[in-house]
Amino acid sequence: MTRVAIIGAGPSGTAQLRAFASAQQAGAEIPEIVCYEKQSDWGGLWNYTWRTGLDSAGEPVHGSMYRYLWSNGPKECLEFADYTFEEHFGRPIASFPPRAVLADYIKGRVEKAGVRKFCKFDHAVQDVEYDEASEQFTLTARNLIQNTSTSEVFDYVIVATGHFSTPNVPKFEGFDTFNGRILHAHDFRDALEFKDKDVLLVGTSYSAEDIGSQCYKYSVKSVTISHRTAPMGFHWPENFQEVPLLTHVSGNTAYFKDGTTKDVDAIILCTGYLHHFPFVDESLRLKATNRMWNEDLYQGVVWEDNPKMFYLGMQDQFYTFNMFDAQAWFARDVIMGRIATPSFDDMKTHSEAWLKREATLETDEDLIWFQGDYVKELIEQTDYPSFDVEGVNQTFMQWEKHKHDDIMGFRNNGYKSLMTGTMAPKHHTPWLDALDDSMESYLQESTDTDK
Ligand code: FAD
Ligand code: NA7
Repeated sequence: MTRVAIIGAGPSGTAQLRAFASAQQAGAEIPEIVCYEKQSDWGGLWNYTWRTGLDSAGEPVHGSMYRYLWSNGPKECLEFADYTFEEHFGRPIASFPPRAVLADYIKGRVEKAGVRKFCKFDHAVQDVEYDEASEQFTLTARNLIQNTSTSEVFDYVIVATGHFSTPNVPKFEGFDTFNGRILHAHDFRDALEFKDKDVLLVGTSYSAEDIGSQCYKYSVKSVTISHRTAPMGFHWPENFQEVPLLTHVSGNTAYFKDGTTKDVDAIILCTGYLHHFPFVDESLRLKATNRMWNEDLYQGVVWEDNPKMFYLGMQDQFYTFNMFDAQAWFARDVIMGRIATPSFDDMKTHSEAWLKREATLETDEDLIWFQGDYVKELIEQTDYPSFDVEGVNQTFMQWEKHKHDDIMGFRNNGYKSLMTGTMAPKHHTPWLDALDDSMESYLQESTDTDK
C-alpha cells in the first residue's frame, strides 16, 4: 500500500489530514498516512508555550506566539470552506478571535474528522532521504518521550513544519555590552514584562506592528520602531516613534542612521524568520525566503526536482488556513493520481509565470490579489468547496483600510462570512480594553453581544 508521511500537525499538516479524510468519506481508498508531530498535541504555532530556547527533550521550541495574541486579520479571511466558525461555535462570533479561540477552531475540524489516529505526537523528524533505486523515502524520527530513533519507509513526504519558528537574528554593534534585554520576537511571551519600559523594536512587519501594539496595551512607557526600508506609517499613539535603521548601541543608548538616539531598556528584534529544514536531505531541501512565490515548488506545493515531495504553507501569508487547505487538497490529488504533474520543464515554465508576476507586486493590495488568484487556481483543480475568493480579497482591502484608519482599534470591526453570509457581531469590549484573552472570556462576551 502507498505510504505517505506528513511532517507537522499545525494548520497545514492538519489540512492534509482533513484532505485525505474527506476523500475517504467520499468513498475513495486512501493511502496509509503517518503524521509526525514533535509537540504533544496538534495546532502548530497556535499552541501557546511559555518555553523558549530548547524544550524538555532538547528540541528547539517551535512556538512563536505570545500571551494576549489576537488574530491579526479577520477570521472571515481564513475560514475553512468545509467547516465554518458557526458550525464550530454554534453561533456567530466576532471577527478577531484571540489565539485560544482559533486553536480550538483548528482542532475542532480534525477532531470531527477522526484523524488523530494517524498522528505520532512527541516525534521529531530528524532525517529524510530519498533512494533513487527504490523510489522511496526513508524517514527517521526521534521519540521524544522514550529518546529512541526509528526509521520508516514512505512513497511520499509532505513537509508541513511552518517557517515562523527559526528566528533571523541580525547583530548590531554594541549588543555584547548593552545594559538591558535583547530578544527576538520568537522568544517574546508576555508584554507585561515591558510595562513602564522604553522598548526598541527593529523591523516593520507583522511582528513589530503587533508586539508594539501589545506593549502599548499592557502599559509600556515608549515604543521606538527602527526600519531598514521604510516606516510603517500607521497613526501610532503619542509614545511611539518610527526611526531609521539602528547603527549601534552603547550602554543603554541606541543610535540610528539619521544621527538620532534613544535610551532604551530592551530591544526586540522583529526581524523575521528563516526557512529551516535541517531534517531533510540537502537534495530535497527547500531554500526559500518569506515571499509570495517560492522557486522550485510547482503550484507552490510540489518539489519540482522530485514530485513525490511536497511543501505546504511555505509562502508569505495573507491567506492562511483556507490556502493551506487548497494546497493540501492539491497535494492529496497528486498523490492519489487524480492530478498528473507535468514534465520538469513545464513545471518550471508554470512557476516562472508566477515569479514574473511576483516581481511586479508593489502594494499590500497587489500581494493580496496575487495570493487570492493563487488560491483560486488551486481550488479550481480539486473538490475543495469553492468559495468567494474575490470576497475574501475585498475583506482584506477593508481590513487594510481599517488598520490605516486606527491601528489600535481595527480589531473592533466586524466582517461578513464569505462561507455563510452571516455578519460577525462586534466584540462588545474594545480590543484595547480587553485584557483577558481567554476563550471563556471571549465567548462569554460574544454571547452578551448576541443578546
Ligand atoms: P506551524 O503552525 O508552524 O506548524 C508546524 C508544525 O510542525 C508544528 O506543530 C511543529 O511542532 C511541527 N514540527 C516542526 N518541525 C518538526 C519536526 N522536525 N518533526 C515533527 N514536527 C515538527 N496566521 C493567521 O492566519 N492569523 C494570525 O493572526 C497569525 N498570527 C501569527 C502570529 C505569529 C507570532 C506567528 C509566528 C504566525 C502567525 N500567523 C498567523 C501565521 C501562521 O504561520 C499560520 O497561522 C499557521 O500557524 C501556519 O501553519 P503551519 O502548519 O504551516 O505551521
Ligand atoms: P517578516 O514579515 O518576514 O518581516 C521581517 C521584518 O524584519 C521586515 O520588516 C524586515 O525589513 C526586517 N528585517 C529583516 N532583517 C533585518 C535586518 N538585518 N535589519 C533590520 N531589519 C530587518 O517577519 P514578521 O516576524 O514580522 O512576520 C512573520 C509572521 O509572523 C507573519 O506572517 C505574522 O502573521 C506573524 P525589510 O522590510 O525587509 O527591510
